[in-house]
Amino acid sequence: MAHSSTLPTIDLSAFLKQEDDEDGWKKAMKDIHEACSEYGFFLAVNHGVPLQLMSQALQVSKSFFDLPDEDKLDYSLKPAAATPPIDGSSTHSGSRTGIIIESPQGDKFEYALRLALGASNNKAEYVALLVEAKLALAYNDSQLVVNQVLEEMYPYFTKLGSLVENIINDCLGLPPDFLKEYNDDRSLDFIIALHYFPATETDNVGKACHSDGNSITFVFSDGVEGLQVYKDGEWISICPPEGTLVVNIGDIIQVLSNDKLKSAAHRVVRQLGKSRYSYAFLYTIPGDKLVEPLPHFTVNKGDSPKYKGFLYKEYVQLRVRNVTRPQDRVGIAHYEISKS
Ligand SMILES: O=C(O)CCC(=O)C(=O)O
Repeated sequence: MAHSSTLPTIDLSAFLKQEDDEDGWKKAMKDIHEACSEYGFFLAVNHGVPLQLMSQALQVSKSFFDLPDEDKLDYSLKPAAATPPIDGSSTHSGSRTGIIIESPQGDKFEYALRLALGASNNKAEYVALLVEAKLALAYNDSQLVVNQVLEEMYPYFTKLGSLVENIINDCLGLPPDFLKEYNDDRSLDFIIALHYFPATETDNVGKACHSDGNSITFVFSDGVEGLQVYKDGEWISICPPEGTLVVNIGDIIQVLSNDKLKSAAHRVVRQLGKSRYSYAFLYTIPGDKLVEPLPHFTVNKGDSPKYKGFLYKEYVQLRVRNVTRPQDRVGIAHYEISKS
């Protein structure tokens, strides 16, 4: 049983307009700090991503996902295409691509990745919707309409990621631009278009309960409910109005802040008789960054670190392995330092 949304809605316009709006700015900072400590989630309006582009993106992904499977498979990477590995360290070729129908954890959705991930298995396939010249991915020309929309949208999300990261930097009282300097490479960010199939009488799992392994995530959807956030033993249903973004803190910020900010568990529940379409933009950090509680929240305050340090790419690899080894599922608790 889930309760309906009580997530705070935060107006980001004070951060985006030219003229000074100190009151608006202070209020938004305070609200974001509270929301990220309490829920790990907030809703954002006046966020700078054009609403018309968001709505167009949903239309094109719906048209894409409505195609028959055989046609969608034509959109997959050509076999010889080089597929970037998840840690961005080098390229390798020959990964299978296609469309996810069902993963071993019971997730049932289709997704299309801006970057093709270098991991797959017999049950998990995916399609690369976007291409960056530097990744040298081959793709089918007829995908261009989807690509164009995503490519147009992408820089807005990169900018927003940097803005929200900066707000979080200041909420946490870190030195100016600390997180910006730490997170200085955008090559692992990606955008995914998702399609959740209607639920059946016996199965409504869309995306199983998880927290996000990255830094900050932005989601928007077509108004069909399904996203739920776990808080204080209850699931809260999030169904924001059109044009509103769901913003959530990922595991990296939770670890860096030594749990000052929260990477909340969430899931997607499929609805009877209804498909659901959404997009998620994942703002990440470079693969070779050491992730550990910052001294500002440990030694400088006399607090113990709650996590062991790790490289981001190692964590991502463990999470990718979750797909093939769900029995050994790894989340951020893997790095927790036990209290005893
Ligand atoms: O589709 C959604 O609303 C959320 C997707 C999600 O939870 C994720 O990508 O981590």
